[in-house]
Order: sequence, then C-alpha cells, then structure tokens
Amino acid sequence: MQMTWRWYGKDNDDITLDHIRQIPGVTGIVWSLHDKVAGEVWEEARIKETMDYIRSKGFNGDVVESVNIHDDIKLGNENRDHYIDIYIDTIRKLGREGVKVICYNFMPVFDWTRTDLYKEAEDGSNALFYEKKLVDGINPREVADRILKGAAGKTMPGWEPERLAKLEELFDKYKDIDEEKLYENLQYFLERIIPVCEEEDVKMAIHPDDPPWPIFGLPRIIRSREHIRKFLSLVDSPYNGLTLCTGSLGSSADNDLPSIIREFSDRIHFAHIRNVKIFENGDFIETSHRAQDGNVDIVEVLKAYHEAGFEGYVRPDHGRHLWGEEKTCRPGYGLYDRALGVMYMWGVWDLLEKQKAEKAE
Ligand code: DNO
Ligand code: MN
Repeated sequence: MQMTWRWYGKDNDDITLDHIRQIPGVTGIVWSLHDKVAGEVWEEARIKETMDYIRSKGFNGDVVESVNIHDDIKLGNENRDHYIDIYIDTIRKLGREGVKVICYNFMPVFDWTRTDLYKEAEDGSNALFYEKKLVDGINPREVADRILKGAAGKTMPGWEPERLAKLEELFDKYKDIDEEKLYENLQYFLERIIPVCEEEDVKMAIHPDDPPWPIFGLPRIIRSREHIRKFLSLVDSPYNGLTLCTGSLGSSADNDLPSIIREFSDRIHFAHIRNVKIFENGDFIETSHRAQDGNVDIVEVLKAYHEAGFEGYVRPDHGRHLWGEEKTCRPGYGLYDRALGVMYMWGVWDLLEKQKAEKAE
C-alpha cells in the first residue's frame, strides 16, 4: 500500500508539508483546489503550481480528493452536458500533470453528515458524532447550520455556504429523483467520462455515502455490497473504481468490510481507513484506528488488503481531535490522531509483510 495524507493546501491548512514529512512512510499528498465549487473550471497553472509544490517537498500528488460533481449532473437535467464537458476538461488537465486517481462522490445535496463535530469521549478527546434520532427528527437546514457553525472558521468540502444557502431550492429539485433515477444519471456521467479516463490513464474512485443510508428522503446509492456491485456494472472498466471508506460503510453493522474488500479489491484504487463505534440506537462516533476501539476491525481490513496484494493508495480518514487541537483544526482533520492512525496501519502491515516473507523462505 502507498500511504498518503489529505492536505488542504498551502494557505488553507495549519498542517504543513514539512510536518507531514515527519510522519513515517507517507509518500503521497491527497489534494484538491479547495476554493473551487462544483462545476468550476480548474486552470492548468493552478494544477501545476500545486503539483510542483507537493513534489518540491518530496511527495507525489497522485490522488485528488475531490473533484466535486455539479448537482445538474446528479439531477440529470438539461445543463448536465455542459458540466460534464468541464469535468472532462479537468480530468484531462489532471492526467497530463501526472494525477492517477480522482476521488468523488455522488451524494445528493450533502456530503458526509454529522450532528456534532466535537462530541466528547470519556478520555477528553472529541470526534465527529451522528445522532440518528436527531437527523430523523429535524430538518436539513438545522443540520446544515450546526455543521457550518462548528467548523472553527475553516472551509469544509461538501459544505460550501454558498451552495447551502439555496438548500430549500436544491431539495425541491431532487423531489422526483429516486434510487433508480440517480443510478441512471450516474451511468450517463460515467459513460461520458470513463473513455476519457482510459485515454488519460486517470482512475475514477467513487466514495461511499456517509452515513450509508438515505437521509431527509434523499436517495443514497453507494452504501452496501449490492449497491457497489450495481455501481461497478454500470460501466465495466477498471477506470470506473472505488474509494473504499471503512468509516462510511462501517457505520452500518450490515457491511462486512473485510469480505467487501476481498470481493472488489481489483477495483479499489483508494482506501480510506478509519474506525467507528456504533451504538444500539443507530448513533455512531468516530474513534481511534485501533480495532478494539470501534466496530471496524482494522486489523482484518488490513489483512484483506494484504492478501489481495493491494498496491493502491491509502490514507487515514478522519481522526479524533486530541490535546486541544479541536480549537484550531478542521473537524476530523487534526494532526495527531491521523498520525497515530498511520503508525497503527504500518504496524499491522509490516507484521503481515514479515510473516509473508517468512512463509516464502
Ligand atoms: C469522509 C470523507 C468525505 C470524502 C468525500 C469524497 O469519509 O472522506 O468527505 O472526502 O465524500 O468526495
Ligand atoms: Mn472517507
């Protein structure tokens, strides 16, 4: 596996590439042009400038997370071809600058959703938390306000205030979109972009829905083994692949992650690894990477990747906020817990490698 780290950009992240260089075994930076809203053109000069900077610090910039998809594409309305043309232009520019994988999601209206960004645990750390009955009971506007208020003044991808200002309008547009229609619109998009990806050698990696169930009556189509199977069959090309996020899928106890990884390993281009603890009432909280701390057995997850001979990109996904860093960091993206996560993953991986070498002798 190739270890990477999500970084928000030179003037947009308190964690610098010089900090990240000190975390053992991180070779790649996962980046994006975070000021771009979905549907905006990405200029070649900006792409090159970011890639050059990442490379100047000794990292690769092979993975971009995310190039977001305009709602008109998800809605399948008359403007979609215009926005798909812009998306294709971005794929070509990124490919020519050396990018190998693009992570994206196809969730209507909201990206990841939580009800509390700083839920305190017994040990005084805090983390992103989802209270099921609250989401079931309140309106999306309240959830959006909660998230925006808690962001510690930082921008959060998927939660652009400009877009959320038009929330009611957006919801209205989705009223006739069900699961089937959303799959159709996704297929239309993929049928246009995947041939370009094949030409440019850029792999697309869809991120699962978070949480992995429909919220506020909006359909969610990447949330279980069956949904993933259907997704991969929409366009059967290795360029149409997955970002397998153990945290997103793992919030539902029905998803057997090691077995899902075994089934789809040849289409997983990017692995997001994190742990979540699920409560009986359907709530969940993000925890440390340690297997015992949550419901995702990270050791088994890594074993499944190792057995599959996985050579793709991995990153610690969200982490808890430790030692007071919640006052400054972007929710889920502090330094300490993600760095601990990297070391936990290497610990398991190095042992698996050693065992394999010993067996071969
Ligand atoms: C949560 C994060 C997501 C992810 C986007 C990808 O698990 O990894 O916010 O970045 O959904 O488009
Ligand atoms: Mn993720």
